[in-house]
Amino acid sequence: MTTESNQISGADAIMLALQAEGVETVFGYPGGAIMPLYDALFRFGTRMKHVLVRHEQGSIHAAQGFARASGKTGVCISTSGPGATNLLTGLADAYADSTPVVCLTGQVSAHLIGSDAFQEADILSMTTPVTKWNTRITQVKDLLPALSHAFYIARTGRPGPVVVDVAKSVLFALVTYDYKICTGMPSYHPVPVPDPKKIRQAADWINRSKRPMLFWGQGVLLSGASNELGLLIDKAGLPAASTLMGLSAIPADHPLNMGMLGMHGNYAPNLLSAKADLIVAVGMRFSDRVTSDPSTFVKNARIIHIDIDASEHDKVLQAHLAIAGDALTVLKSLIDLVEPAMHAGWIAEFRKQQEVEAGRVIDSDLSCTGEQILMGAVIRKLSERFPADTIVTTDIGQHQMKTARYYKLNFPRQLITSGGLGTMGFGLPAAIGAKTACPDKTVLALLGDGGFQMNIQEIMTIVQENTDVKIVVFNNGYLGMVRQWQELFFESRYASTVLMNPDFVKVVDAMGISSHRISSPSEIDAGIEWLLTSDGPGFLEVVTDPAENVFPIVPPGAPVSEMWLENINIK
Ligand SMILES: Cc1ncc(C[n+]2csc(CCOP(=O)(O)OP(=O)(O)O)c2C)c(N)n1
Repeated sequence: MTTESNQISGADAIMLALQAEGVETVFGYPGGAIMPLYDALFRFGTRMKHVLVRHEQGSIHAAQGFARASGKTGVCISTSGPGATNLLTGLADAYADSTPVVCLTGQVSAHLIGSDAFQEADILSMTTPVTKWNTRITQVKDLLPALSHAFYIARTGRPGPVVVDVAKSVLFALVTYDYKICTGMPSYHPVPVPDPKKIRQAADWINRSKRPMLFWGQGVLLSGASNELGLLIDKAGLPAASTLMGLSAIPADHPLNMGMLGMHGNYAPNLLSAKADLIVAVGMRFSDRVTSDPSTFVKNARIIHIDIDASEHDKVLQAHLAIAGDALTVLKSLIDLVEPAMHAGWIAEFRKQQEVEAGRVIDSDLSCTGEQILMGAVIRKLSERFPADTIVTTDIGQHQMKTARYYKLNFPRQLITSGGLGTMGFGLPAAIGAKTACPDKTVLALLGDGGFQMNIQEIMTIVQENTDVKIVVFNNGYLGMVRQWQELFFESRYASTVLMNPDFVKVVDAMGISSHRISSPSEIDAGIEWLLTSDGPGFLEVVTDPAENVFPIVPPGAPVSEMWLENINIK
Protein backbone atom coordinates (compact mmCIF):
# COMPACT_ATOMS: atom_id res chain seq x y z
CA MET A 1 0.00 0.00 0.00
CA THR A 2 2.87 2.46 0.72
CA THR A 3 5.75 3.34 -1.53
CA GLU A 4 9.33 4.08 -0.59
CA SER A 5 8.53 7.78 -0.44
CA ASN A 6 5.65 7.02 1.92
CA GLN A 7 3.08 7.99 -0.65
CA ILE A 8 -0.04 5.99 -1.36
CA SER A 9 -2.48 5.90 -4.24
CA GLY A 10 -5.45 8.26 -4.31
CA ALA A 11 -7.71 5.19 -4.02
CA ASP A 12 -5.95 3.98 -0.88
CA ALA A 13 -6.03 7.51 0.53
CA ILE A 14 -9.82 7.58 0.08
CA MET A 15 -10.15 4.37 2.08
CA LEU A 16 -8.07 5.78 4.93
CA ALA A 17 -10.01 9.06 4.83
CA LEU A 18 -13.32 7.21 5.03
CA GLN A 19 -11.99 5.29 7.99
CA ALA A 20 -10.86 8.55 9.63
CA GLU A 21 -14.40 9.89 9.19
CA GLY A 22 -15.74 6.88 11.08
CA VAL A 23 -17.29 5.26 8.00
CA GLU A 24 -17.71 1.51 8.44
CA THR A 25 -20.11 0.76 5.60
CA VAL A 26 -20.46 2.06 2.05
CA PHE A 27 -23.22 1.28 -0.44
CA GLY A 28 -22.24 1.02 -4.07
CA TYR A 29 -21.82 -0.54 -7.47
CA PRO A 30 -18.54 -0.89 -9.38
CA GLY A 31 -17.55 -0.02 -12.95
CA GLY A 32 -14.64 1.08 -15.11
CA ALA A 33 -13.77 4.53 -13.79
CA ILE A 34 -14.12 3.57 -10.14
CA MET A 35 -12.28 0.23 -10.36
CA PRO A 36 -9.11 1.41 -8.61
CA LEU A 37 -11.24 2.38 -5.62
CA TYR A 38 -12.93 -1.02 -5.61
CA ASP A 39 -9.48 -2.59 -5.73
CA ALA A 40 -8.53 -0.55 -2.67
CA LEU A 41 -11.78 -1.63 -0.99
CA PHE A 42 -10.91 -5.25 -1.71
CA ARG A 43 -7.46 -4.83 -0.19
CA PHE A 44 -8.92 -3.00 2.81
CA GLY A 45 -10.73 -6.23 3.64
CA THR A 46 -12.97 -6.34 6.68
CA ARG A 47 -12.09 -2.81 7.73
CA MET A 48 -14.79 -1.52 5.37
CA LYS A 49 -18.10 -3.23 4.63
CA HIS A 50 -19.44 -2.72 1.13
CA VAL A 51 -23.08 -3.40 0.36
CA LEU A 52 -23.47 -4.32 -3.30
CA VAL A 53 -26.83 -2.96 -4.43
CA ARG A 54 -28.52 -3.93 -7.69
CA HIS A 55 -29.00 -0.38 -9.04
CA GLU A 56 -27.19 2.80 -8.03
CA GLN A 57 -30.49 4.40 -7.03
CA GLY A 58 -30.65 1.68 -4.40
CA SER A 59 -27.23 2.66 -3.10
CA ILE A 60 -28.11 6.27 -2.43
CA HIS A 61 -31.50 5.44 -0.90
CA ALA A 62 -29.74 2.91 1.31
CA ALA A 63 -27.18 5.55 2.29
CA GLN A 64 -30.11 7.86 3.07
CA GLY A 65 -31.82 5.21 5.17
CA PHE A 66 -28.53 4.67 7.00
CA ALA A 67 -28.17 8.40 7.67
CA ARG A 68 -31.79 8.94 8.67
CA ALA A 69 -31.78 6.01 11.11
CA SER A 70 -28.41 6.78 12.71
CA GLY A 71 -27.81 10.51 12.37
CA LYS A 72 -24.46 9.68 10.76
CA THR A 73 -23.41 10.49 7.21
CA GLY A 74 -24.27 7.85 4.61
CA VAL A 75 -21.72 7.06 1.91
CA CYS A 76 -22.23 5.65 -1.56
CA ILE A 77 -19.89 4.90 -4.44
CA SER A 78 -20.64 4.67 -8.14
CA THR A 79 -18.80 4.58 -11.39
CA SER A 80 -18.87 7.41 -13.95
CA GLY A 81 -21.54 8.05 -16.56
CA PRO A 82 -24.62 5.87 -16.02
CA GLY A 83 -23.50 4.84 -12.53
CA ALA A 84 -23.41 8.46 -11.47
CA THR A 85 -26.55 9.56 -13.33
CA ASN A 86 -28.43 6.76 -11.57
CA LEU A 87 -27.75 8.63 -8.33
CA LEU A 88 -29.56 11.79 -9.41
CA THR A 89 -33.00 10.95 -8.01
CA GLY A 90 -31.50 10.01 -4.66
CA LEU A 91 -29.48 13.19 -4.55
CA ALA A 92 -32.58 15.27 -5.22
CA ASP A 93 -34.39 13.27 -2.54
CA ALA A 94 -31.60 13.75 0.02
CA TYR A 95 -31.43 17.44 -0.85
CA ALA A 96 -35.18 17.89 -0.35
CA ASP A 97 -35.10 15.96 2.94
CA SER A 98 -31.84 17.44 4.32
CA THR A 99 -30.07 14.09 4.53
CA PRO A 100 -26.29 13.93 4.98
CA VAL A 101 -24.88 11.75 2.23
CA VAL A 102 -21.44 11.76 0.59
CA CYS A 103 -21.37 10.25 -2.91
CA LEU A 104 -18.06 9.34 -4.48
CA THR A 105 -18.54 9.13 -8.22
CA GLY A 106 -15.93 7.87 -10.63
CA GLN A 107 -14.97 10.10 -13.54
CA VAL A 108 -12.94 9.39 -16.64
CA SER A 109 -9.22 10.12 -16.37
CA ALA A 110 -8.31 13.81 -16.23
CA HIS A 111 -6.80 13.95 -19.72
CA LEU A 112 -10.02 12.51 -21.21
CA ILE A 113 -12.45 14.93 -19.57
CA GLY A 114 -14.27 16.90 -22.26
CA SER A 115 -13.56 14.38 -25.03
CA ASP A 116 -16.85 12.46 -24.81
CA ALA A 117 -14.88 9.52 -23.53
CA PHE A 118 -16.61 6.22 -22.78
CA GLN A 119 -18.93 6.69 -19.77
CA GLU A 120 -18.10 10.35 -19.44
CA ALA A 121 -20.94 12.50 -18.10
CA ASP A 122 -20.84 15.99 -16.66
CA ILE A 123 -21.99 14.96 -13.22
CA LEU A 124 -20.96 18.24 -11.68
CA SER A 125 -23.35 20.27 -13.83
CA MET A 126 -26.13 17.72 -13.41
CA THR A 127 -25.89 17.53 -9.64
CA THR A 128 -25.32 21.21 -8.88
CA PRO A 129 -29.01 22.01 -8.26
CA VAL A 130 -29.53 18.93 -6.05
CA THR A 131 -26.44 18.96 -3.86
CA LYS A 132 -25.35 21.08 -0.95
CA TRP A 133 -21.88 21.04 -2.48
CA ASN A 134 -20.11 19.21 -5.27
CA THR A 135 -16.60 19.15 -6.64
CA ARG A 136 -14.53 17.40 -9.28
CA ILE A 137 -11.04 16.21 -8.46
CA THR A 138 -8.62 16.09 -11.38
CA GLN A 139 -5.40 16.49 -9.38
CA VAL A 140 -4.54 14.21 -6.50
CA LYS A 141 -3.31 17.08 -4.31
CA ASP A 142 -6.91 18.29 -4.04
CA LEU A 143 -8.35 14.91 -3.06
CA LEU A 144 -7.99 14.80 0.71
CA PRO A 145 -8.99 18.42 1.41
CA ALA A 146 -12.07 17.88 -0.76
CA LEU A 147 -13.07 14.75 1.16
CA SER A 148 -12.77 16.45 4.53
CA HIS A 149 -14.82 19.41 3.25
CA ALA A 150 -17.38 17.00 1.82
CA PHE A 151 -18.01 15.30 5.15
CA TYR A 152 -18.03 18.60 7.02
CA ILE A 153 -20.51 20.23 4.64
CA ALA A 154 -22.79 17.17 4.46
CA ARG A 155 -23.25 16.87 8.23
CA THR A 156 -23.18 20.44 9.54
CA GLY A 157 -25.93 23.03 9.80
CA ARG A 158 -28.82 21.94 7.63
CA PRO A 159 -27.43 18.62 6.39
CA GLY A 160 -27.48 17.60 2.74
CA PRO A 161 -25.93 15.53 -0.01
CA VAL A 162 -22.46 16.16 -1.43
CA VAL A 163 -20.82 14.72 -4.55
CA VAL A 164 -17.08 14.24 -4.95
CA ASP A 165 -16.42 13.33 -8.57
CA VAL A 166 -12.97 11.76 -8.82
CA ALA A 167 -11.07 11.29 -12.08
CA LYS A 168 -9.74 7.76 -12.53
CA SER A 169 -6.21 9.12 -12.95
CA VAL A 170 -6.47 10.61 -9.44
CA LEU A 171 -7.23 7.19 -7.99
CA PHE A 172 -3.95 5.88 -9.41
CA ALA A 173 -1.84 8.96 -8.64
CA LEU A 174 0.36 9.01 -5.54
CA VAL A 175 -0.26 11.30 -2.60
CA THR A 176 1.10 11.80 0.89
CA TYR A 177 -1.63 10.84 3.33
CA ASP A 178 -2.15 13.80 5.64
CA TYR A 179 -5.90 13.77 6.19
CA LYS A 180 -7.35 16.29 8.61
CA ILE A 181 -10.97 16.16 9.77
CA CYS A 182 -12.49 19.53 8.90
CA THR A 183 -13.82 21.53 11.83
CA GLY A 184 -14.59 24.79 10.09
CA MET A 185 -14.35 26.63 6.82
CA PRO A 186 -14.01 30.31 6.12
CA SER A 187 -17.21 31.80 4.65
CA TYR A 188 -19.38 28.82 5.70
CA HIS A 189 -21.11 29.36 9.05
CA PRO A 190 -23.57 26.50 9.31
CA VAL A 191 -24.99 27.16 12.77
CA PRO A 192 -26.21 30.71 13.33
CA VAL A 193 -26.20 31.98 16.91
CA PRO A 194 -29.78 32.86 17.80
CA ASP A 195 -30.50 36.42 18.85
CA PRO A 196 -31.38 36.37 22.61
CA LYS A 197 -33.65 39.41 22.19
CA LYS A 198 -35.71 37.52 19.64
CA ILE A 199 -35.93 34.49 21.92
CA ARG A 200 -37.22 36.72 24.75
CA GLN A 201 -39.73 38.22 22.34
CA ALA A 202 -40.87 34.73 21.31
CA ALA A 203 -41.30 33.68 24.94
CA ASP A 204 -43.31 36.82 25.62
CA TRP A 205 -45.63 36.09 22.70
CA ILE A 206 -46.05 32.49 23.86
CA ASN A 207 -46.85 33.69 27.37
CA ARG A 208 -49.48 36.14 26.12
CA SER A 209 -51.09 33.88 23.53
CA LYS A 210 -54.60 32.52 24.15
CA ARG A 211 -54.69 30.05 21.26
CA PRO A 212 -51.09 29.03 20.55
CA MET A 213 -50.00 26.12 18.38
CA LEU A 214 -46.57 24.66 17.84
CA PHE A 215 -45.66 23.16 14.46
CA TRP A 216 -42.53 21.09 14.21
CA GLY A 217 -40.58 19.51 11.38
CA GLN A 218 -37.56 17.32 10.77
CA GLY A 219 -35.26 20.07 12.09
CA VAL A 220 -36.20 18.90 15.59
CA LEU A 221 -35.02 15.35 14.81
CA LEU A 222 -31.88 16.56 13.06
CA SER A 223 -30.84 18.71 15.98
CA GLY A 224 -31.66 16.04 18.56
CA ALA A 225 -34.20 18.32 20.23
CA SER A 226 -37.09 15.88 20.68
CA ASN A 227 -36.83 15.89 24.46
CA GLU A 228 -36.76 19.70 24.59
CA LEU A 229 -39.74 19.88 22.26
CA GLY A 230 -41.70 17.77 24.74
CA LEU A 231 -40.55 19.89 27.68
CA LEU A 232 -41.57 23.14 25.98
CA ILE A 233 -45.03 22.03 24.92
CA ASP A 234 -45.69 20.48 28.33
CA LYS A 235 -44.66 23.61 30.22
CA ALA A 236 -46.40 26.15 27.99
CA GLY A 237 -49.44 23.96 27.26
CA LEU A 238 -48.95 24.14 23.50
CA PRO A 239 -51.00 21.86 21.26
CA ALA A 240 -48.44 20.64 18.76
CA ALA A 241 -48.54 19.09 15.30
CA SER A 242 -45.86 17.66 13.05
CA THR A 243 -45.00 17.74 9.40
CA LEU A 244 -44.62 14.34 7.73
CA MET A 245 -40.85 14.64 8.13
CA GLY A 246 -41.02 15.57 11.80
CA LEU A 247 -43.13 12.59 12.88
CA SER A 248 -41.75 10.47 15.72
CA ALA A 249 -40.06 13.37 17.54
CA ILE A 250 -42.59 12.98 20.35
CA PRO A 251 -44.66 9.86 20.98
CA ALA A 252 -47.93 9.49 19.08
CA ASP A 253 -49.94 9.37 22.29
CA HIS A 254 -48.36 12.35 24.01
CA PRO A 255 -51.47 14.29 25.10
CA LEU A 256 -50.40 17.48 23.34
CA ASN A 257 -49.37 15.71 20.14
CA MET A 258 -52.28 16.58 17.87
CA GLY A 259 -50.89 14.59 14.96
CA MET A 260 -49.86 15.50 11.46
CA LEU A 261 -50.30 18.72 9.53
CA GLY A 262 -51.13 19.04 5.88
CA MET A 263 -52.85 17.34 2.98
CA HIS A 264 -53.54 13.97 4.64
CA GLY A 265 -52.86 15.13 8.16
CA ASN A 266 -55.20 15.17 11.10
CA TYR A 267 -58.42 17.12 11.16
CA ALA A 268 -57.99 19.02 14.43
CA PRO A 269 -54.62 20.70 13.77
CA ASN A 270 -55.54 21.58 10.19
CA LEU A 271 -58.92 22.97 11.12
CA LEU A 272 -57.82 24.83 14.23
CA SER A 273 -54.67 26.30 12.68
CA ALA A 274 -57.08 28.84 11.18
CA LYS A 275 -58.18 29.87 14.69
CA ALA A 276 -54.73 29.98 16.30
CA ASP A 277 -53.43 33.38 17.38
CA LEU A 278 -49.80 32.24 17.50
CA ILE A 279 -47.80 29.67 15.53
CA VAL A 280 -44.42 28.59 16.86
CA ALA A 281 -42.82 26.81 13.89
CA VAL A 282 -39.69 24.82 14.72
CA GLY A 283 -37.41 23.25 12.10
CA MET A 284 -40.02 23.15 9.35
CA ARG A 285 -40.25 24.94 6.05
CA PHE A 286 -43.96 25.55 5.38
CA SER A 287 -44.00 23.14 2.44
CA ASP A 288 -47.01 23.38 0.13
CA ARG A 289 -48.10 19.97 1.41
CA VAL A 290 -48.54 21.68 4.80
CA THR A 291 -49.83 25.12 3.85
CA SER A 292 -51.87 24.36 0.72
CA ASP A 293 -52.56 27.96 -0.36
CA PRO A 294 -50.13 30.05 1.76
CA SER A 295 -52.31 33.16 1.36
CA THR A 296 -55.03 31.46 3.40
CA PHE A 297 -52.78 29.67 5.89
CA VAL A 298 -52.82 30.62 9.61
CA LYS A 299 -54.29 34.01 8.74
CA ASN A 300 -55.17 34.90 12.31
CA ALA A 301 -51.84 34.07 13.87
CA ARG A 302 -48.54 35.72 14.54
CA ILE A 303 -45.81 33.44 13.25
CA ILE A 304 -42.54 32.69 14.99
CA HIS A 305 -40.28 30.75 12.63
CA ILE A 306 -37.25 29.01 14.13
CA ASP A 307 -34.88 27.42 11.61
CA ILE A 308 -31.17 26.76 11.30
CA ASP A 309 -31.35 27.71 7.62
CA ALA A 310 -32.11 31.42 7.42
CA SER A 311 -32.94 31.07 3.73
CA GLU A 312 -36.15 29.29 4.80
CA HIS A 313 -37.33 32.45 6.55
CA ASP A 314 -39.92 34.39 4.56
CA LYS A 315 -39.59 31.93 1.65
CA VAL A 316 -43.22 30.81 1.79
CA LEU A 317 -44.73 32.74 4.69
CA GLN A 318 -43.68 36.08 6.10
CA ALA A 319 -42.81 35.35 9.74
CA HIS A 320 -43.52 38.02 12.34
CA LEU A 321 -40.44 36.84 14.18
CA ALA A 322 -37.72 34.83 12.42
CA ILE A 323 -35.12 33.19 14.62
CA ALA A 324 -32.07 31.73 12.89
CA GLY A 325 -30.63 29.02 15.09
CA ASP A 326 -30.39 25.37 15.96
CA ALA A 327 -33.67 23.98 17.27
CA LEU A 328 -32.03 22.49 20.35
CA THR A 329 -30.41 25.77 21.41
CA VAL A 330 -33.54 27.83 20.83
CA LEU A 331 -35.91 25.36 22.50
CA LYS A 332 -33.66 25.11 25.56
CA SER A 333 -33.75 28.89 25.98
CA LEU A 334 -37.49 29.04 25.46
CA ILE A 335 -38.15 26.36 28.07
CA ASP A 336 -36.57 28.60 30.70
CA LEU A 337 -38.44 31.70 29.61
CA VAL A 338 -42.00 30.48 29.10
CA GLU A 339 -44.53 30.47 31.92
CA PRO A 340 -46.48 27.34 32.83
CA ALA A 341 -49.87 27.33 31.11
CA MET A 342 -52.69 24.89 30.36
CA HIS A 343 -54.94 26.47 27.70
CA ALA A 344 -57.63 24.01 28.77
CA GLY A 345 -60.47 25.53 26.71
CA TRP A 346 -58.33 25.68 23.59
CA ILE A 347 -57.15 22.07 24.04
CA ALA A 348 -60.78 21.01 24.49
CA GLU A 349 -61.49 22.31 20.98
CA PHE A 350 -58.86 19.90 19.66
CA ARG A 351 -60.41 17.01 21.56
CA LYS A 352 -63.77 17.80 19.98
CA GLN A 353 -62.37 17.71 16.47
CA GLN A 354 -60.37 14.56 17.26
CA GLU A 355 -63.69 12.90 18.07
CA VAL A 356 -65.13 14.07 14.77
CA GLU A 357 -62.19 12.57 12.88
CA ALA A 358 -62.40 9.34 14.86
CA GLY A 359 -66.11 8.95 14.15
CA ARG A 360 -66.04 9.92 10.51
CA VAL A 361 -62.69 8.47 9.37
CA ILE A 362 -60.43 6.65 11.81
CA ASP A 363 -62.78 4.07 13.30
CA SER A 364 -63.83 2.79 9.88
CA ASP A 365 -60.26 2.94 8.54
CA LEU A 366 -59.10 0.65 11.32
CA SER A 367 -61.80 -1.99 11.20
CA CYS A 368 -62.24 -4.25 8.21
CA THR A 369 -65.98 -4.85 8.34
CA GLY A 370 -66.28 -5.99 4.72
CA GLU A 371 -64.56 -8.79 2.85
CA GLN A 372 -61.52 -6.76 1.88
CA ILE A 373 -58.44 -5.88 3.90
CA LEU A 374 -57.89 -2.17 4.59
CA MET A 375 -54.29 -0.91 4.72
CA GLY A 376 -54.90 1.26 7.77
CA ALA A 377 -56.14 -1.70 9.82
CA VAL A 378 -53.04 -3.74 8.98
CA ILE A 379 -50.70 -0.85 9.69
CA ARG A 380 -52.25 -0.20 13.12
CA LYS A 381 -51.99 -3.93 13.95
CA LEU A 382 -48.37 -4.01 12.79
CA SER A 383 -47.61 -1.11 15.10
CA GLU A 384 -49.25 -2.92 17.99
CA ARG A 385 -47.54 -6.27 17.32
CA PHE A 386 -44.05 -5.28 16.19
CA PRO A 387 -41.42 -4.54 18.86
CA ALA A 388 -41.33 -1.03 20.28
CA ASP A 389 -37.90 -0.44 18.73
CA THR A 390 -39.09 -1.02 15.15
CA ILE A 391 -37.85 1.43 12.51
CA VAL A 392 -40.41 1.86 9.75
CA THR A 393 -39.62 2.82 6.18
CA THR A 394 -42.26 3.55 3.58
CA ASP A 395 -42.58 4.11 -0.10
CA ILE A 396 -44.84 6.78 -1.61
CA GLY A 397 -48.58 6.84 -1.90
CA GLN A 398 -51.63 5.82 0.07
CA HIS A 399 -49.80 3.30 2.25
CA GLN A 400 -47.30 6.05 3.17
CA MET A 401 -50.05 8.36 4.36
CA LYS A 402 -51.80 5.51 6.20
CA THR A 403 -48.49 4.70 7.90
CA ALA A 404 -47.99 8.33 8.90
CA ARG A 405 -51.52 8.39 10.29
CA TYR A 406 -51.81 4.95 11.91
CA TYR A 407 -48.41 3.56 12.84
CA LYS A 408 -47.93 4.67 16.45
CA LEU A 409 -44.49 6.25 16.31
CA ASN A 410 -42.75 6.44 19.62
CA PHE A 411 -39.07 7.28 19.32
CA PRO A 412 -37.10 9.85 17.32
CA ARG A 413 -36.04 8.80 13.80
CA GLN A 414 -38.49 5.90 13.84
CA LEU A 415 -40.06 6.80 10.48
CA ILE A 416 -37.96 6.97 7.33
CA THR A 417 -39.97 8.20 4.38
CA SER A 418 -39.38 10.38 1.34
CA GLY A 419 -41.16 13.60 2.23
CA GLY A 420 -39.96 16.42 0.01
CA LEU A 421 -39.42 14.64 -3.30
CA GLY A 422 -41.91 11.79 -2.77
CA THR A 423 -39.71 9.26 -4.54
CA MET A 424 -41.33 5.94 -5.39
CA GLY A 425 -38.77 3.17 -4.96
CA PHE A 426 -37.31 4.73 -1.80
CA GLY A 427 -38.70 2.45 0.88
CA LEU A 428 -37.00 -0.90 0.18
CA PRO A 429 -33.39 0.31 -0.19
CA ALA A 430 -33.91 2.77 2.68
CA ALA A 431 -34.79 -0.22 4.86
CA ILE A 432 -31.50 -1.90 3.91
CA GLY A 433 -29.64 1.22 5.01
CA ALA A 434 -31.62 1.53 8.24
CA LYS A 435 -30.95 -2.09 9.21
CA THR A 436 -27.26 -1.70 8.39
CA ALA A 437 -27.09 1.35 10.65
CA CYS A 438 -29.15 -0.18 13.45
CA PRO A 439 -28.61 -3.96 13.36
CA ASP A 440 -30.15 -4.38 16.81
CA LYS A 441 -33.45 -2.80 15.85
CA THR A 442 -36.27 -4.40 13.90
CA VAL A 443 -36.76 -2.79 10.49
CA LEU A 444 -40.10 -2.92 8.72
CA ALA A 445 -40.54 -1.71 5.12
CA LEU A 446 -44.12 -0.80 4.20
CA LEU A 447 -44.49 -0.53 0.43
CA GLY A 448 -47.09 -0.14 -2.30
CA ASP A 449 -47.25 -2.56 -5.21
CA GLY A 450 -46.17 0.22 -7.59
CA GLY A 451 -43.21 1.55 -5.62
CA PHE A 452 -42.03 -1.96 -4.74
CA GLN A 453 -41.61 -2.67 -8.46
CA MET A 454 -39.50 0.46 -8.91
CA ASN A 455 -36.63 -1.04 -6.92
CA ILE A 456 -37.75 -4.67 -6.55
CA GLN A 457 -34.24 -5.77 -7.56
CA GLU A 458 -32.96 -4.73 -4.14
CA ILE A 459 -34.55 -7.90 -2.76
CA MET A 460 -31.40 -9.61 -4.05
CA THR A 461 -29.22 -7.17 -2.10
CA ILE A 462 -31.13 -8.21 1.01
CA VAL A 463 -30.57 -11.87 0.18
CA GLN A 464 -26.86 -11.48 -0.57
CA GLU A 465 -26.26 -9.42 2.59
CA ASN A 466 -28.76 -11.43 4.65
CA THR A 467 -30.20 -8.12 5.85
CA ASP A 468 -32.94 -8.97 8.30
CA VAL A 469 -35.72 -6.64 7.15
CA LYS A 470 -39.39 -7.44 7.23
CA ILE A 471 -41.24 -6.31 4.11
CA VAL A 472 -44.95 -5.71 3.63
CA VAL A 473 -46.32 -4.91 0.17
CA PHE A 474 -49.87 -3.61 0.00
CA ASN A 475 -51.23 -4.93 -3.27
CA ASN A 476 -54.29 -2.92 -4.31
CA GLY A 477 -53.69 -3.51 -8.03
CA TYR A 478 -53.46 0.22 -8.62
CA LEU A 479 -51.10 3.15 -8.38
CA GLY A 480 -53.34 3.87 -5.45
CA MET A 481 -52.73 7.49 -4.62
CA VAL A 482 -52.97 8.57 -8.26
CA ARG A 483 -56.12 6.46 -8.65
CA GLN A 484 -57.58 8.25 -5.63
CA TRP A 485 -56.89 11.65 -7.19
CA GLN A 486 -58.46 10.48 -10.45
CA GLU A 487 -61.53 9.43 -8.50
CA LEU A 488 -61.78 12.67 -6.54
CA PHE A 489 -60.62 15.27 -9.01
CA PHE A 490 -60.74 13.75 -12.53
CA GLU A 491 -64.28 12.27 -12.47
CA SER A 492 -63.01 8.70 -12.00
CA ARG A 493 -61.14 8.54 -15.28
CA TYR A 494 -58.52 5.98 -14.30
CA ALA A 495 -55.83 6.81 -16.81
CA SER A 496 -52.98 4.30 -16.61
CA THR A 497 -53.28 3.50 -12.95
CA VAL A 498 -54.42 -0.12 -13.16
CA LEU A 499 -51.37 -2.16 -12.30
CA MET A 500 -50.78 -5.67 -13.58
CA ASN A 501 -48.64 -7.31 -10.95
CA PRO A 502 -46.54 -10.43 -10.96
CA ASP A 503 -47.15 -13.10 -8.36
CA PHE A 504 -45.10 -11.28 -5.72
CA VAL A 505 -44.87 -14.30 -3.45
CA LYS A 506 -43.43 -16.43 -6.23
CA VAL A 507 -41.01 -13.72 -7.37
CA VAL A 508 -39.68 -12.93 -3.90
CA ASP A 509 -39.60 -16.56 -2.95
CA ALA A 510 -37.61 -17.35 -6.10
CA MET A 511 -35.15 -14.64 -5.12
CA GLY A 512 -34.65 -16.34 -1.78
CA ILE A 513 -36.84 -14.68 0.84
CA SER A 514 -39.62 -16.66 2.47
CA SER A 515 -42.92 -15.13 1.45
CA HIS A 516 -46.56 -15.28 2.37
CA ARG A 517 -49.79 -13.71 1.10
CA ILE A 518 -52.97 -12.71 2.90
CA SER A 519 -56.13 -11.47 1.25
CA SER A 520 -58.95 -11.61 3.75
CA PRO A 521 -59.41 -9.76 7.06
CA SER A 522 -59.53 -13.04 8.97
CA GLU A 523 -55.91 -13.71 7.95
CA ILE A 524 -54.43 -10.43 9.20
CA ASP A 525 -53.39 -11.57 12.68
CA ALA A 526 -51.81 -14.81 11.49
CA GLY A 527 -50.07 -13.02 8.62
CA ILE A 528 -48.49 -10.47 10.94
CA GLU A 529 -47.48 -13.22 13.35
CA TRP A 530 -45.90 -15.14 10.47
CA LEU A 531 -43.88 -12.09 9.40
CA LEU A 532 -42.83 -11.26 12.93
CA THR A 533 -41.55 -14.73 13.63
CA SER A 534 -40.06 -15.44 10.20
CA ASP A 535 -36.42 -16.34 10.43
CA GLY A 536 -34.33 -13.56 8.84
CA PRO A 537 -35.85 -11.40 6.13
CA GLY A 538 -39.53 -12.02 5.46
CA PHE A 539 -42.02 -10.83 2.86
CA LEU A 540 -45.76 -10.42 3.38
CA GLU A 541 -48.05 -9.51 0.50
CA VAL A 542 -51.31 -8.00 1.69
CA VAL A 543 -54.04 -7.90 -0.93
CA THR A 544 -56.12 -4.84 -0.08
CA ASP A 545 -59.34 -3.13 -1.11
CA PRO A 546 -58.62 -1.46 -4.47
CA ALA A 547 -61.17 1.26 -3.68
CA GLU A 548 -59.61 2.32 -0.37
CA ASN A 549 -58.90 6.04 -0.10
CA VAL A 550 -56.97 8.24 2.28
CA PHE A 551 -59.07 10.75 4.17
CA PRO A 552 -59.12 13.44 5.37
CA ILE A 553 -57.71 15.35 2.40
CA VAL A 554 -57.08 19.00 1.76
CA PRO A 555 -58.15 19.35 -1.87
CA PRO A 556 -55.52 21.04 -4.01
CA GLY A 557 -55.39 24.79 -3.43
CA ALA A 558 -58.10 24.85 -0.75
CA PRO A 559 -57.48 26.37 2.69
CA VAL A 560 -56.34 23.61 5.05
CA SER A 561 -59.28 24.35 7.33
CA GLU A 562 -61.57 23.15 4.53
CA MET A 563 -60.22 19.62 4.44
CA TRP A 564 -62.66 16.92 3.43
CA LEU A 565 -63.50 14.04 5.74
CA GLU A 566 -64.95 12.11 2.80
CA ASN A 567 -65.47 12.54 -0.94
CA ILE A 568 -67.93 15.42 -0.89
CA ASN A 569 -68.45 15.13 -4.66
CA ILE A 570 -70.49 11.95 -4.30
CA LYS A 571 -72.68 13.15 -1.42
C1 LIG B 1 -40.71 8.05 -9.07
C2 LIG B 1 -42.12 8.47 -8.96
N1 LIG B 1 -42.94 8.40 -10.03
C3 LIG B 1 -44.24 8.77 -9.93
C4 LIG B 1 -44.74 9.24 -8.74
C5 LIG B 1 -46.20 9.68 -8.64
N2 LIG B 1 -46.93 8.87 -7.69
C6 LIG B 1 -47.17 9.24 -6.42
S1 LIG B 1 -48.01 8.13 -5.53
C7 LIG B 1 -48.12 7.10 -6.85
C8 LIG B 1 -48.83 5.79 -6.74
C9 LIG B 1 -48.12 4.84 -5.86
O1 LIG B 1 -48.71 3.58 -6.00
P1 LIG B 1 -48.30 2.37 -5.09
O2 LIG B 1 -46.82 2.26 -5.02
O3 LIG B 1 -49.01 1.18 -5.55
O4 LIG B 1 -48.77 2.83 -3.65
P2 LIG B 1 -50.27 3.12 -3.10
O5 LIG B 1 -50.59 4.55 -3.40
O6 LIG B 1 -51.20 2.19 -3.81
O7 LIG B 1 -50.18 2.87 -1.64
C10 LIG B 1 -47.50 7.65 -7.97
C11 LIG B 1 -47.43 7.02 -9.31
C12 LIG B 1 -43.84 9.33 -7.66
N3 LIG B 1 -44.21 9.81 -6.48
N4 LIG B 1 -42.56 8.91 -7.78
